[in-house]
Amino acid sequence: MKPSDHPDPFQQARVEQGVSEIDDQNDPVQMVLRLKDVRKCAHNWKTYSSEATPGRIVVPSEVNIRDTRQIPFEVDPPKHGAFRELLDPWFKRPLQDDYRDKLRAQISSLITEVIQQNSIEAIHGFSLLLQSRALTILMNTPESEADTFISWGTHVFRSEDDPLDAGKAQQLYDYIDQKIDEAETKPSEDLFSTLLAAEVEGQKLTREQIKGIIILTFAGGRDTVINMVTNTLAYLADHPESLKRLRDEPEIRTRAIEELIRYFSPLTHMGRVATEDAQVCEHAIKADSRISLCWASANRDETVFEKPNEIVLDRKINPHVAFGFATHNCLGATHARTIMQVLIDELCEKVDHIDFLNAEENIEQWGEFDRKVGYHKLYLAFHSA
Ligand code: EMZ
Repeated sequence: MKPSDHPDPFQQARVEQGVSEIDDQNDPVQMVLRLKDVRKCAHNWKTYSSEATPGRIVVPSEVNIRDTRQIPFEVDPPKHGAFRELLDPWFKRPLQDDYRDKLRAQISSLITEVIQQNSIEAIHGFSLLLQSRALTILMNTPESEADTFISWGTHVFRSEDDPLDAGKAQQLYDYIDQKIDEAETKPSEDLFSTLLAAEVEGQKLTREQIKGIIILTFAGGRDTVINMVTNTLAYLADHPESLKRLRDEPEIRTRAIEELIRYFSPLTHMGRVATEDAQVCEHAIKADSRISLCWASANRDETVFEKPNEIVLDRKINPHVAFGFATHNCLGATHARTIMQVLIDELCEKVDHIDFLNAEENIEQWGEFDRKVGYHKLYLAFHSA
């Protein structure tokens, strides 16, 4: 085992049972572990609904810390499609040159900064800064807003000693309310103003709907992107030959990014609520009970991926589900992929190697499964190319 390895805790249960039950605040969840079943259930939104009580499809459940429905994440078709139609163009902006240029400027100056330091703690000294600054481009707000986002820490609903921190969530809700007020009196080109002016199926969005979209924009790509960036740095520090290979063979970078996303699967799983009695792998799923689509397990499925526990930088066939699958595939995926592309390009250009100094792992606990999702602390030293 190398320090940057992420072992697969689900292997035995996936091979032997395909499904495993965990408790979550007295609302149990049957985790679906095989890729084929995960895809089938994700596709079948009529039986496995996302439109339950707000917060219930998230594991751990957020029903006790929020009432606002996140949109389009907690809405089923056909309404879901109408919201996607509105939001997709905005969330595809990362494909535009000026968006990438802004991102490149941010990431390039961040790397220049960390090279000048003897060592850094990568989460607070790099990934959180990168995610927060990049979010200002996605929202089309001034970059100075990033300081507020940074002050919230790595998860908008979690704090160090509380996995469901209602007080912290309130900070975000207050911020969003204030921003909507501002946009009402002084419209700009940002996401708040754009949503205030928008219509879905011929109707203006309600304030509650706007909040639902914005909360998702803040929460959905927060710890996931931060872990993805941090885990990538740890991997490249631990595998200098991979950084060299990426530098020498730019043509493999796109595949390498998908492979890193598969391997790290920053979002372990996402829930659904059964609308009727059903079955997965011969296990009964009762109406109104919860399942989770375990992307992290599906992405190590040995019946699909050769050498599933290895990072094969130029892996050719890679049908991973790290961004979900079917109807609810990740709205922020283009932004996340663009961040990874720019990050890898800039690291190849500016950094010769990274020293892995010290780390404290972040292990999630799901029933019998302990899954490394990233780090609480990661100390690195960057050396200029
Ligand atoms: C929800 C979720 C969305 C949830 C794609 O994931 O991300 C979680 O981090 C949030 O806590 O509310 O937005």
